[in-house]
Amino acid sequence: MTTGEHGVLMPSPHKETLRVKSIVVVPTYNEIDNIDTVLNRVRAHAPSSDILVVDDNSPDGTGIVADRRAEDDSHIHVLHREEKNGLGPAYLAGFTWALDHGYELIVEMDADGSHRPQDVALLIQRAEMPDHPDLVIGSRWVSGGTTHGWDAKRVFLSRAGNAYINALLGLGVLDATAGLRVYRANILCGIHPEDIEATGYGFQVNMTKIVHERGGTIVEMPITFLEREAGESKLSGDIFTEELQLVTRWGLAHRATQLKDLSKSVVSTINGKLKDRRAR
Ligand SMILES: Nc1nc2c(ncn2[C@@H]2O[C@H](COP(=O)(O)OP(=O)(O)OP(=O)(O)O)[C@@H](O)[C@H]2O)c(=O)[nH]1
Ligand SMILES: [Mg+2]
Repeated sequence: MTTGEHGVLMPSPHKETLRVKSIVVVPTYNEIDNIDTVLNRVRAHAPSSDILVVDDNSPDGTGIVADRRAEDDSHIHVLHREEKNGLGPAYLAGFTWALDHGYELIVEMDADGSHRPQDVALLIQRAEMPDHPDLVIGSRWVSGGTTHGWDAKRVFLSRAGNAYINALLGLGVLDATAGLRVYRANILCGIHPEDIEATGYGFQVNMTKIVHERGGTIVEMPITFLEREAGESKLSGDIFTEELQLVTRWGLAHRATQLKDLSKSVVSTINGKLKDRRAR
């Protein structure tokens, strides 16, 4: 795949034989204490996958460390962006790069040690199974999934947030906000950057919604989510507010469409019945 006019994701002329199958996209901002560890772990657990670090010019020099690693290991690549611009735009830039380079499976993974490398390998294996799911989500909330180091309030917030998302959007996914996931390249094809409204953590919900709307198959695999190992969280109240507002707006639009469809079908049923009566 490649990027066409206006940055739209397009099929690429890459030959099948030249393809490297999977790439793990790792967005980073000030992850100097984590970057080496995460790269080592992914290389050890998913040795046939490449890695793309998408760094937003981290002031702590994360991008420089990633460059050094890329010099020594041809499986590691680095995409530098000029300034901190949010998780969503960083991932979109990473997806575009991965599609341009002909990868078939594109993995999302945080740099902070929250996502276990053995779960990454497991999700890739699941994505490679014959049913070829379009999206494999590493889920904390399916049976067998869990979090370590989260207090009851954080568990409640994540579960309640996902229940709200499901009630409004009907995605049928227990962990739509999960950040460890694998996309099949085809399902990302044709996405316009402007289709993605969320810049922060609503990005994961936004992407799940798009895959669902495109009729893609989504499966969830249980994972163990760990607390960040080092460095500071970039999570903020604004990011939660953005997610809540977007989900509410999408949900209202979704339910309005359902009501419109329902009223159309009721009207056409009534009209049909009236016609039958007149005919008799
Ligand atoms: N390139 C880039 N990466 C980002 C940006 N914001 C966050 N990240 C990265 O995205 C990943 C997730 O961010 P975190 O700060 O861990 O957010 P979180 O996992 O929701 O929050 P915690 O559980 O508190 O760690 C990490 O690898 C961050 O370095 C950004 O603006 N640009
Ligand atoms: Mg984190």
